[in-house]
Amino acid sequence: ESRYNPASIEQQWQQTWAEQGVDLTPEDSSKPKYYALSMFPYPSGSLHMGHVRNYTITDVLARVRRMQGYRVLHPMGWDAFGLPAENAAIDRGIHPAKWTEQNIAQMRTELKRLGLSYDWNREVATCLPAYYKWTQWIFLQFFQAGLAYQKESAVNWDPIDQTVLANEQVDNDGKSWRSGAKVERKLLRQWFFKITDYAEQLLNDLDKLPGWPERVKLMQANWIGKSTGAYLEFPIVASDEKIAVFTTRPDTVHGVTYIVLAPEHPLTQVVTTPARKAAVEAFVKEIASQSELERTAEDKPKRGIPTGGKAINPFTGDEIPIWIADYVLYEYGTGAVMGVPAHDVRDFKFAKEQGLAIVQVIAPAGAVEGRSQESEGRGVEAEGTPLTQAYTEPGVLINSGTFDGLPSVEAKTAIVHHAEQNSFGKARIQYRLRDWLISRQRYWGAPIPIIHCPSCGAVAVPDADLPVQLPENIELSGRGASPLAKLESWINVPCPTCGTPAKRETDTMDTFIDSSWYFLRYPDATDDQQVFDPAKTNDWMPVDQYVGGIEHAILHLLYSRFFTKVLRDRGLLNFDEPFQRLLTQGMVQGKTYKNPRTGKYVIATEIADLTNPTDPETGDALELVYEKMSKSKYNGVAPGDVIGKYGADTARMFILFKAPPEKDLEWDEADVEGQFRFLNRVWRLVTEFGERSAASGQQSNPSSDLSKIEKELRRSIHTAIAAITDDLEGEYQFNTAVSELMKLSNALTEAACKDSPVYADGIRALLILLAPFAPHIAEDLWHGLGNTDSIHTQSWLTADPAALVADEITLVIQILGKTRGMLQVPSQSSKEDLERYARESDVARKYIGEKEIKKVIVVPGKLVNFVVV
Ligand code: ANZ
Ligand code: ZN
Repeated sequence: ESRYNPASIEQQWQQTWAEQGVDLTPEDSSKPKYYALSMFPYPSGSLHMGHVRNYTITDVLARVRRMQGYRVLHPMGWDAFGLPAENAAIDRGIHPAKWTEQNIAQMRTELKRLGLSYDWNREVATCLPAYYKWTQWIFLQFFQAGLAYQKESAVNWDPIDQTVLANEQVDNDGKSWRSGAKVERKLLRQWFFKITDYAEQLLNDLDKLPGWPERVKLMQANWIGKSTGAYLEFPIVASDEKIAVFTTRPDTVHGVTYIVLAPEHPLTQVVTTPARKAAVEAFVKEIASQSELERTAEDKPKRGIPTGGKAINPFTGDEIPIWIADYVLYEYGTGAVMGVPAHDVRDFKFAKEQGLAIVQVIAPAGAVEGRSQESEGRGVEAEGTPLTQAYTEPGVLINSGTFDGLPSVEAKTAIVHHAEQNSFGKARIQYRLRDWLISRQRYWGAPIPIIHCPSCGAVAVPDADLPVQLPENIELSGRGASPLAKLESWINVPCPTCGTPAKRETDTMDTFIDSSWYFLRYPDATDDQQVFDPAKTNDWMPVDQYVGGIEHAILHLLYSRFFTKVLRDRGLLNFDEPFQRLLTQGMVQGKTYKNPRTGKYVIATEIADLTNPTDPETGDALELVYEKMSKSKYNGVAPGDVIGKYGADTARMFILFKAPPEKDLEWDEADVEGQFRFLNRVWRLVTEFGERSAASGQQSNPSSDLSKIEKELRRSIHTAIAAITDDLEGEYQFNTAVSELMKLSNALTEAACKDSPVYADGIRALLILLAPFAPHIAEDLWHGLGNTDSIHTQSWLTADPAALVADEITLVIQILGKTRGMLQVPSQSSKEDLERYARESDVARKYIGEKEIKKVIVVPGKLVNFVVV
């Protein structure tokens, strides 16, 4: 008898499948399509368990759908541009292209060891000219549509190394990763994509995505951040200029007691009085060095100073002071706000701190009615009961002139209408979403295909000249101007339009651009004539199931949706949304030993006694917790090690079994072994059957008379088929599907009809149902039974509803609510029959005897309870 040896069979079948091309994408358009996609990885060097989990989930779905008769597209590629490659070049002198290529080779080998059914003929890598040629072409589509433009914007500037830093290169204290210098903000002219033009569609179309987690849709909606309100204009005293504010509460306009400008607001210069000039300039300079996060942190006191200037509230005619403060952001709304301390929490705090007036203009509905009878609608304040906190609820207007008495919801419309009539304001919808800054002053990215001409301005590189290739000979030191900006020979080119000497754009594109369209390329991955054949991409898209990490819930998914809509509007695509269904898999967590006092993590191998772990350095008792696997926590498990020890099939089975796909998963060696033992049991079960059985080739005939035992086994088989099929739809319960496989295997092990054709059916069903989960062992055992075609080309099984119905059920018999015995009865019995069976049973005779039956309670399918006296 042979032993289960995963190492040899897995390698052998991977090779055979590759030779036979079983995973290639069929072109057979008579079948329905299914596009299964995992988020493609960054080629960091090696796979981690998060990858394994992600790709296993998608692979199971791809394999099942193939067996269910779909033509399946299941591709893989590499998100291969980005900073780590450049850092490797700076640190170790290896060229980014080389470093990336080596990592891809390594990770591709690891992926192949997992038995993932990818169509490798469609592999893409975003750093290859054959791919980024089309990234550049898409950039030019945006440019031609007026969706790519240049604007001054702040970058992180390292004053010592004289270089721009990515956000990742700035630590939490605002210092450079390399030089340690305090990072400054510097204005540069940079490229933006006008995603704000699509804000409304990106928000509304979330409704077209019932197959996405609610949580992700909410995160996207919050990111887009739609606010409905108004622009209102406040004239500046002794000036022709006006300050426009954006407010969501025009109903509170009579309660405005001051105006605040963002420190960067250009009107700061106009409103500041000579006496305040020095103080204002110092304050502006100080705020300029702070990040947006620092400025808007909830817990921090708001800082601001008066400019000396005044504005007029057009509704009341009152003069109010103009301030500048850190909490007002220049980029949002108009960069100016009207301060209403009585009704806004932040303004209330600020007014209290700075001694500004507080005027209540909204009162709770009940309070107003009561008061207006005795005191003629005078404000709460006037009555000498000042607010102790901001009143932010809706209510009724007070202290608001002719608007008094209006409910605040109606007042919003009335006040905006009044402002529009008198041309000092208008209704306005505002989004928090800002245009996408896509310029990077880095080498390892797709060059922006623009040439700057002194007379023509920014000119698109003609299509025929694409790709604008990255020059290979480049000096990367992490210091000085951005790498491409130093290459005179590369920069200087004639203008494509007029021929005068011009200069190439030296910024490269944000790598999020590369990943915003890769899923459109797979349907036509090798096309060198066009970005993709629209017929092919429209045929395969949208992706039926997208699987990836929650860390991409906002940007990657939003940008991909944006690209899809723009390319649709350019006539290239005929659908609105790229990803029909989305699954965000949970984290893989490892066992971690943590010193609760010092917060340090300890390596398991350095702990003397794992049952009573203590810190070898300090002697503190260690805490055992599960946390996301990471190097710094010494809790990682390398996929290669697990595959080496147990095989890929066990690794896959464990990951699917241990937790539902969206939940976090705790890595547990004992459970890995449990799955390994299960596969060994399957191995023995099937090989024993194969060796013993002349019946292995037989097929049962369900219409023929089956014995009771055979019927029971057949029911187990079809229960497993129904349950597993169901688990692979809707919510995807891979964990319960694996449990069902175990149940079926147990039923077969225990079956007393091992020579019956039903048993042979059961063995075959077990293998077919197992195939998507543990593809190698299923294939090997399948061939061991004499089959010559691949198990992965077999049809999925359909449950026979008739087989699911049990012939008999177990009826519980109770006397006065106490269980006294059981009885096998026909499953289709009526209530009356059940009572009769129970009355006539030995149990009833024994426990009731001569006693009088007062009442009988029958629960169909379950029990009969006798109430006796
Ligand atoms: C007056 C007011 C009264 C406001 C009140 C709120 C409550 P959302 O919902 O996020 O759009 N605001 C406007 N522009 C701002 C900026 N650039 N920086 C900081 N705050 C700004 O928030 C809109 C509200 O945030 C606006 O409505 C404004 O304060 C403030 F009882 O105006 B409100
Ligand atoms: Zn020109």
